[in-house]
Amino acid sequence: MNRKLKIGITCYPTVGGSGVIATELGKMLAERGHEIHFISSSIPFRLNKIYHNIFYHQVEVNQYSVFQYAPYDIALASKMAEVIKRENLDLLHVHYAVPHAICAILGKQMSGRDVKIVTTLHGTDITVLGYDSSLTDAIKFGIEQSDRVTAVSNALIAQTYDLINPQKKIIPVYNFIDEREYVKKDVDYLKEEFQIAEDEKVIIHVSNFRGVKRVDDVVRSFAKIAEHIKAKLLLVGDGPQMSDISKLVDQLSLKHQVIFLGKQDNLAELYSISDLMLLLSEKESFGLVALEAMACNVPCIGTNVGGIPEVIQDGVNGYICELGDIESIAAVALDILQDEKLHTKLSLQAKESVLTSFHADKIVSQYEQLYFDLLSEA
Ligand code: GMT
Repeated sequence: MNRKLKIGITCYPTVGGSGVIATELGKMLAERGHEIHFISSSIPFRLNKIYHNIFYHQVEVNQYSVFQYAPYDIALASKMAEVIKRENLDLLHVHYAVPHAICAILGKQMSGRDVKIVTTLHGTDITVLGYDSSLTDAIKFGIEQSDRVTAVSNALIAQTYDLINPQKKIIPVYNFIDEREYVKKDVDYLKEEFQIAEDEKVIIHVSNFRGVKRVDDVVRSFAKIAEHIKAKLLLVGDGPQMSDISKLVDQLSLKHQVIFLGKQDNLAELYSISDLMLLLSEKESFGLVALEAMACNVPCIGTNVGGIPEVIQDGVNGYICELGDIESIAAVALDILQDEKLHTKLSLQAKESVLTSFHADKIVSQYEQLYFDLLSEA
């Protein structure tokens, strides 16, 4: 019988798909009896209840006047070494090659223990940092020195070999969501509260409003859709593009049709009042928000970019359009929103895909098996 493991997890703990996946994975591994030690700069935001077998170790970085920059990476490596030794960890599972894999390698050396290192690539570490020549060698080192490396889509694996060319096998392990939380909920009263009329369709977009998310394309597509049907756009999240987006909404005279919600926690409720999600990014290794929406029976239109087509299957559980092709995006959205039969078919198929290809139990078992295989190697 497989034994219970002691696992250290490091991620960026604030809002973001990689932090969400790392935290949900930790919670689900704890439910399977493993002992989990989160090592990060602040408590992961989804760690919102007490588990007897989940522990949190805060990385504290002191600012000294001699340093121009606070030495976070060194502080993290030291904390990892301390936790490896004190808690007798079997392995560290870090999310992001830079800096986390490199900190794990250093932390392991400092501890003098034979702890194993598993690194998961989430995207930005490769698709953005991979273009920064000052970091490519560091990313390559982090990948090659990890005992196992996974990536959240096949597209991300291909891109990693293209940009970084590591001499290391990278294993695809898709993202997942907690199906107990992401279900369609009976919250129609919310529509009334948001002053959304019965005959209005609701389109949703959720992101961190960085340039790569192309929120302007979402607004422009919505403007075209709203020329033909009564509709509202829910914009959820916040980030660097927010003020440009709010100006664009004013320019297009959409102020009364676009609802800015800022950062939100109860996304299942917002998906539950939505008819369609738009994810029109120019870079996206997976697109966790699409999976969340699909679990709540919301079909998605996504761009033909990165891992999005591995989540949204064109014509099966949603539609794929070319990046920036506003005309086609609006036309496809109108087809879905005006054809009830098509909408129902896509909604059911979206849910089905989540339950078959991305089921949490299945994905968590893949990680668990990977840990056992690694630890059973001599
Ligand atoms: O998309 C972001 O800007 C956040 C980033 C993160 O670090 O959380 O998301 C990346 O990881 C997510 C979880 O694996 C993926 O679902 C996102 O597609 C990926 N983002 C990009 O590739 C741009």
